[in-house]
Amino acid sequence: MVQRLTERDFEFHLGYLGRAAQTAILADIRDVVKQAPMIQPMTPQRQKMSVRMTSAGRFGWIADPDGYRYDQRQPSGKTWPDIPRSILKIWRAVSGVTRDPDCCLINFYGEGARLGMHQDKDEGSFDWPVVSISLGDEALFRMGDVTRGGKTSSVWLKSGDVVVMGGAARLKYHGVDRIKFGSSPLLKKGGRINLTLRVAG
Ligand code: MD3
Ligand code: FE
Repeated sequence: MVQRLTERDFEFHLGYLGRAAQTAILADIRDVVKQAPMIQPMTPQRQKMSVRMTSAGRFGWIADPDGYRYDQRQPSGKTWPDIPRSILKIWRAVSGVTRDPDCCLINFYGEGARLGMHQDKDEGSFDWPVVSISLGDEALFRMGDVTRGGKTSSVWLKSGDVVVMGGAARLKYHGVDRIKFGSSPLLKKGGRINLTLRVAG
């Protein structure tokens, strides 16, 4: 259960990862992507998402014409690769919980990609925190309320920033309005990677 997040519902660890740690994680993500290629999911509304996605862990997050869900298998039928130790280490340090995550969702934002306002509600329980790790280009992250259309506030997330969402924030609407393509030297061809660590069950 969420322990450290009972007082504050979200915690920003700005600049948590230095350049060497970011580069090491990036190499581990490249290994994951070799075993679980990124796809540009089609929503149940048959809209192609602009963000490319894959996962690591016991479960991966899937969007397809059947809906949104966590699945133990990739579209190819294979299981997902393990969550790299370099990434698990961050969850263990900041999540405030002793259970490890089931899923590391990997989002890639190329030029012009965005993520509309949504709630994360495909998990079996909302009592666990979500840990987000940003790598590469800066992103304008918007956080709203538990209902759609409420007041929102925005923050630029930069490479190496880690955010922990729990408590009431866990069910708030949020999204990424845009990225500043080419603003970070981490990814040679530009773009942004966001990792979210979750308990799916
Ligand atoms: C607030 N990703 O994958 S990370 C997502 O930057 C997602 O790619 C965004 O929203 C991204 O679902 C935002 C920060 C984040 C992650 C999960 C949350 C904020 C959250 C869950 C509940 C509330
Ligand atoms: Fe989300």
